[in-house]
Amino acid sequence: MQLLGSTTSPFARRLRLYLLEKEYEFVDLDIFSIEGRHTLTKNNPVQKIPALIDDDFCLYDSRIIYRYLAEKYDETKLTWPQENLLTLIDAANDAFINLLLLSRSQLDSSEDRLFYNLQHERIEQVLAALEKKAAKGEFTQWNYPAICLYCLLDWIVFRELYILDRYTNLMSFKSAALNQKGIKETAPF
Ligand SMILES: N[C@@H](CCC(=O)N[C@@H](CS)C(=O)NCC(=O)O)C(=O)O
Repeated sequence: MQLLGSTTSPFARRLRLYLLEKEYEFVDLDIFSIEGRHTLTKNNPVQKIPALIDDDFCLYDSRIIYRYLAEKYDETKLTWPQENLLTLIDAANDAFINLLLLSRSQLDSSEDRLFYNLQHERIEQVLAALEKKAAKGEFTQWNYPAICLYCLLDWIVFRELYILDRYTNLMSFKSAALNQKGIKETAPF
């Protein structure tokens, strides 16, 4: 089994943490280089990481990969409230990736434009919702949604995309998670 990803991708990191004690190969790609793009496109026409190759079959999208792995390893399915947590985390992650790609395209996302405003608004709404959920103790167990939240928060800090300080429950969650297995080994660089 091979996981196509990169050392910086928060979507790949969640699966690297989930797969920590499983047998698999991590393929570190630079998806914007000619070679990395070729390997990626050959396996995943969506051209995003992560992708999981198991025998001749390639799965696209971290959410689907997680479902596939959870079934393969006979683990209990995520509950509907946990699925909702993933939707919140993914929505913030996608919006931050959009902002990063805009900045790499030399576009100023602080301008008053519909697409930019939607990303900023979504980020505010979702971070506030996640902060409330963290305050209610919904991330106290180190399970898959908690792994995904940690990867998002750590990546936001790594990319210097947002000051998270006012989200005190999210920051406490992040500090507490530092002791979890694999956090240091999978840190973005
Ligand atoms: N919904 C996808 C999102 C994956 C994603 O956005 N990956 C980023 C890297 S972290 C990517 O490949 N971006 C390239 C692009 O948008 O062209 C998932 O959960 O796997």
